[in-house]
Amino acid sequence: MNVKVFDTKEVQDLLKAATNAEGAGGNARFKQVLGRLLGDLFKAIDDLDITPDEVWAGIHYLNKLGQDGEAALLAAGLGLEKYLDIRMDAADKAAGLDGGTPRTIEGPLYVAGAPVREGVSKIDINPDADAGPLVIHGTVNGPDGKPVAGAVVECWHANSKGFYSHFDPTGAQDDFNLRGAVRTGADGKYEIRTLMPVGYGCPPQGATQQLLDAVARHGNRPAHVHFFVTSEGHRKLTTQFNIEGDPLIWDDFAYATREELIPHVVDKTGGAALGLKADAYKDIAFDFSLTTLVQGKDNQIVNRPRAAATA
Ligand code: MBD
Ligand code: FE
Repeated sequence: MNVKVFDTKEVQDLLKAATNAEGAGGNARFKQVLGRLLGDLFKAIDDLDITPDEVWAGIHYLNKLGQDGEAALLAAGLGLEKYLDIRMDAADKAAGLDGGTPRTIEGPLYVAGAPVREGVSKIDINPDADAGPLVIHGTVNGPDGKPVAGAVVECWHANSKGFYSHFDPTGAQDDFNLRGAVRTGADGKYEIRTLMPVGYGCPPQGATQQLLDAVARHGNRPAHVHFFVTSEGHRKLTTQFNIEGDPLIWDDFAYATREELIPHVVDKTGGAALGLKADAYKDIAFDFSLTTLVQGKDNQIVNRPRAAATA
């Protein structure tokens, strides 16, 4: 069907009508964005001669994506979430803002409401026979390199099966297992006592993995730990680090890996005295460096729907 109809008056009028582009009311910004995206879709159908069968396969896919609750997972897998980071990095650079721990994507598995402890928090609640103890600690520093008191380091990560509490299909974890937050004291220090995570894999029967299969990609992440770091007078930092040595570090399906976010993992003993499940444990030292507000504002706050629970 080698026809071109996109530039006809009929189609352009149809696009304007569908988004009420020239009518009053509605949300002007939404109309602008919807008109552009719908127009780009119409144009792609014309340019690539996308068939009705292909269009209906796509529509059906959107239904499955929603049924599976995986739209945010797909956004990570398609690099859309990474793209937003690239744009925020570029905006910072253009504004002359540099320094600070690099941001990387939040991902879809955060749960608000984790308990906040002072200085140290042990966040493994449920036993996990296959996971050894891990201590994560460091200092939250300000742009001047000095420790920040009263900063909150919030952390979440997977268990030894790569499953996150609250989203675990096996139901094996309490809501805030492997999730917690620590407030720094005058020395700016935080410490999280937990268990070693394993990398996440997309649900094998889900819509995201279905799409990845169709382009011959895997849906796995290296083992990693997520952080939000917040403090009055600084911008909120959203980041993660990877567990050194994971073979997928440079093959993350969500593109979150950054050179500066692969701290060394050190073998230590003395875990028994810290209340860990074994005396031998892994230790990761990781300092955070926060950036200043821009004209008194945090210009990198991202509002998105997030799960929440009560601890
Ligand atoms: C994760 O754990 C994650 O961090 C991302 C970005 C996507 C899926 C699972
Ligand atoms: Fe994750």
